[in-house]
Amino acid sequence: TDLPALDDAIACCRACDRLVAWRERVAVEKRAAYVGETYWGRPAPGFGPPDARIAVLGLAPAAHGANRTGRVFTGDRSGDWLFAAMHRAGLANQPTSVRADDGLRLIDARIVAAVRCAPPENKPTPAERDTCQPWLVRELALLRPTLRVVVVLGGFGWAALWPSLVALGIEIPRPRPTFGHGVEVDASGLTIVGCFHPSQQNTFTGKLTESMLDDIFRRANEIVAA
Ligand code: DU
Ligand code: SF4
Repeated sequence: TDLPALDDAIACCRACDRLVAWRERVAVEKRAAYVGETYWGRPAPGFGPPDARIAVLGLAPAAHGANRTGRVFTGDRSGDWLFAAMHRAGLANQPTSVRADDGLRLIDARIVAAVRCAPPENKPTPAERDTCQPWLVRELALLRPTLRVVVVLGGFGWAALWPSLVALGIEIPRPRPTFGHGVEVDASGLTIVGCFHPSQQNTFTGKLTESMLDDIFRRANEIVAA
């Protein structure tokens, strides 16, 4: 199987009752600003070239972001921050990502998520995280030949990544490293880099600044170039 086939399979998944109900309900009820749009209302597959050396691991689609547009981080405030930073780092051909047909291309980077369906309050349960994990494992397995760096956005993705690496037969440090911004861990030649999630919770409060985000992608580029 290849990445496009995996993307198709992910987009058809209905394994989590609660999330299927939520993603579809949001797609019908919509946000006032988007009433004229047809929401995606399905799982969001990864986005970016299949031979990327950098993976960016998020939490889950936003209800009116990827659950609306069908592309990870596209059409929400977190994405505004993320794609602008990736563009500054040379990892995206444009700084914005508002619609799935806006011409965005990622360069040497693929964005994936720990959970592929929009969860109520952006909070998947541990059971939902575990149910979705095989998709992440399969995606990382397909990226593995070229993958050098995984930038992990937030503690939820961090928690999801380690068992996924173990499932791939990748040796990880014990005890499992604690999440933090700029934390860097070597796992059998893969470098895992922690980064605060560019959600409004972090960007509004100044916990995550543009220059902090730039530092992370600069470091990822450095590792890839080494
Ligand atoms: O504030 P917001 O951009 O609407 O994002 C809501 C929430 O979802 C935030 O915690 C980030 C997360 N998120 C994500 O992990 N992946 C995405 O593609 C979009 C949003
Ligand atoms: Fe399937 Fe993942 Fe969505 Fe659950 S969260 S329904 S496992 S794609």
